[in-house]
Amino acid sequence: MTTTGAPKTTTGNWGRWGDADERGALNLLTPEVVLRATKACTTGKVYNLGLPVQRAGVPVFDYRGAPQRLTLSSQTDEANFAAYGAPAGLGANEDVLVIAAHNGSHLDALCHVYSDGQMYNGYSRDTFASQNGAGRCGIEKTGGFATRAVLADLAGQAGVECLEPGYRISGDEIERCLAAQGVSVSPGDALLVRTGWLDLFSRLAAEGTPPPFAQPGLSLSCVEFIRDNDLAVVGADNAAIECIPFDDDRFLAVHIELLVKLGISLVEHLQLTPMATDRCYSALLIVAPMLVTGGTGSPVNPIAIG
Ligand code: UVW
Repeated sequence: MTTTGAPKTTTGNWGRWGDADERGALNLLTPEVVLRATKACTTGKVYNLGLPVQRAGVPVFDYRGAPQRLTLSSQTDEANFAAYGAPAGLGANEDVLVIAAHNGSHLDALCHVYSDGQMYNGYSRDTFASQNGAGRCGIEKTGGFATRAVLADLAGQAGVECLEPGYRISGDEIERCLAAQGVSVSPGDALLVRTGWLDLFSRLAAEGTPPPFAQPGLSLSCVEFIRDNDLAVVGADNAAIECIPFDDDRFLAVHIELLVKLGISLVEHLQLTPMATDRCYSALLIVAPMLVTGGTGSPVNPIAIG
């Protein structure tokens, strides 16, 4: 089956930015929206939202494997550099990185998930091939972006280290959390949701206790809030934005609604605690994925500027 057109749905964004669109809700980020986002900066403090890239102490799904930083050259290779005219004591240390795109802090491309055989905008799953990757909606089509981030610190509002593993966050809870923090969202914003998951994970890892499989995250009831406010991006400190086990017992239920139907970019495993600690609930967010041609996603270290 090859579906290249863009069927309209009553709830989705398919066709909204044209039948050939591959950027989804990032189309909302006009120069005016980006300039408005820069007004969110009040302290100038820079937050690195990415996790360190290392083999241990970070979340890793077994089938993806731990990231590998492998040394390509070091002082033991000085003889090789001598061949290029380097004198003794001069050399270059270099790495090769082997990283599963969806393990640590990462941005999902719109090709990442398909449902009923279709990706965002109605592109067939058949547009993705093993050797060339995504023919449509690869991460190089997502590209880098900047917008205003609004942080909903749900764990902080609940006064807990982490919401209960498996807890399903509702849209009403997000609204109440933002109201309690004194912030509201505008079209094109990125919603960042702090569940406390990475804090729990880090503590358990330090104690040598395996983390639970279940994670707190967004339920399907958040989709309406995100769609009605025309948000462009959703990020969270958990593995998949959504709660695990999945809402409605449907595999990737929230991904299907946000990524596939609405074309909303998802950023996962974000370190949001430093922003929450500073009560920095509104910031300029800059996300720059590697432009991997045909890639399903990219490791990222998003920068928020308070
Ligand atoms: C899945 O949930 C399958 O992947 P990701 O965490 O990258 O969204």
